[in-house]
Amino acid sequence: MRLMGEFENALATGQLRVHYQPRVDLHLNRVTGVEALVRWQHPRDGLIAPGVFLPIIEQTGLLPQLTAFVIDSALERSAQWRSEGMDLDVGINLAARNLVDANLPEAVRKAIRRHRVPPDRIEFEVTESSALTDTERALNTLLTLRGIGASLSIDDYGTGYSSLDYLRTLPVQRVKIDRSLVGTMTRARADAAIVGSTVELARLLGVKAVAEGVEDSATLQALRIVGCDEAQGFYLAKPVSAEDLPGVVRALN
Ligand code: G
Ligand code: G
Ligand code: MN
Ligand code: NA
Repeated sequence: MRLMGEFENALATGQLRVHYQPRVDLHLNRVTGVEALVRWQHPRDGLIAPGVFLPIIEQTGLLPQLTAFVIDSALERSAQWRSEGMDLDVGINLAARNLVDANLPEAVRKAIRRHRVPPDRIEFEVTESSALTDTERALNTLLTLRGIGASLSIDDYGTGYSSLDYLRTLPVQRVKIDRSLVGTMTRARADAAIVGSTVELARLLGVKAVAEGVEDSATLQALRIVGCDEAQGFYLAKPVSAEDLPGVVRALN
């Protein structure tokens, strides 16, 4: 495919951008973190979403370079925001193939050294299925990232088939409840029950519950009632450029 051949050049010429979506702590009522989300600003095709180009990039073998770029960008911004008085956790998404890449931890250490970011400000988001691909190697990578001091989140929780088991066996600090459950919780009794019981389970396990895809005030209210710890979604804030992020955070806080 055409995009495949263009990606290496895109990396080299700065066509990749990282946007950031704020995450709100529902107890403190302020933004305590952001999720880094990569975009490709293509000279002809415009802004291409990661859902479109990531599967292609995975086939080219360039995923480690893309991930190193996202990590370095996110930590550079994180250090910059901190110097401006904004202390934000920064979440970085990892794909299944990242978890079997023996060089990933060194890329993380390198970015930490370069930008002097406190490691405990970094979170890695992994899906249950990505941890399933080569469980032993994946678990090893996750433990190494924990050893560096980063925290781990299960992303898209509730869409896999062994959710409960993974929450028990992976060394995670957060569970991010998938927007397919959150988005319908004010309309579908079953989804509200699943979100509520996941929040409760997270509490019992000592991990934070994060709701993704909050699109209206009724959903936010429902999440507060069940005691959800953190929330993210278009109703609170959309992903924005690094330049726009501080203004968005100030407006929310
Ligand atoms: O931003 P958007 O909704 O288009 O993101 C689509 C998907 O791409 C999400 O599942 C998100 O986790 C994933 N994604 C975004 N940025 C990255 C990244 O830097 N690395 C990986 N592996 N996935 C990403
Ligand atoms: O899979 P992951 O959770 O990493 O996906 C994050 C993606 O979800 C981001 O690309 C972001 O654009 C998208 N997203 C964030 N908030 C909302 C929301 O409120 N509604 C919808 N439909 N998508 C959202
Ligand atoms: Mn995510
Ligand atoms: Na998700």
